[in-house]
Amino acid sequence: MGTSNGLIFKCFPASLTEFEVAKVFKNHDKDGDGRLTKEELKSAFKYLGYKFTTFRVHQALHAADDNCDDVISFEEMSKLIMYTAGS
Ligand SMILES: [Ca+2]
Ligand SMILES: [Ca+2]
Repeated sequence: MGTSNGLIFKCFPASLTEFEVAKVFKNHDKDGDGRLTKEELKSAFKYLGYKFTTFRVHQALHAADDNCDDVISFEEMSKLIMYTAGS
């Protein structure tokens, strides 16, 4: 991941554990398909206290979406948050 991705996710709390990430992920996966769409991701960010604009969510989704299927899997989500927390 490049520097720009790091900037987008810099604001995540470093204290989020993988368990908490899983909980947030599950709570916001409204249709229960194990993937977060842009809208689901947006509400997850909102829950975490980040009022991302739709554009910002789009950027975040794009940066985290490793396999480019336009949705965020749990692996992609935890990678995205761990990347931030670990740096
Ligand atoms: Ca979903
Ligand atoms: Ca994906």
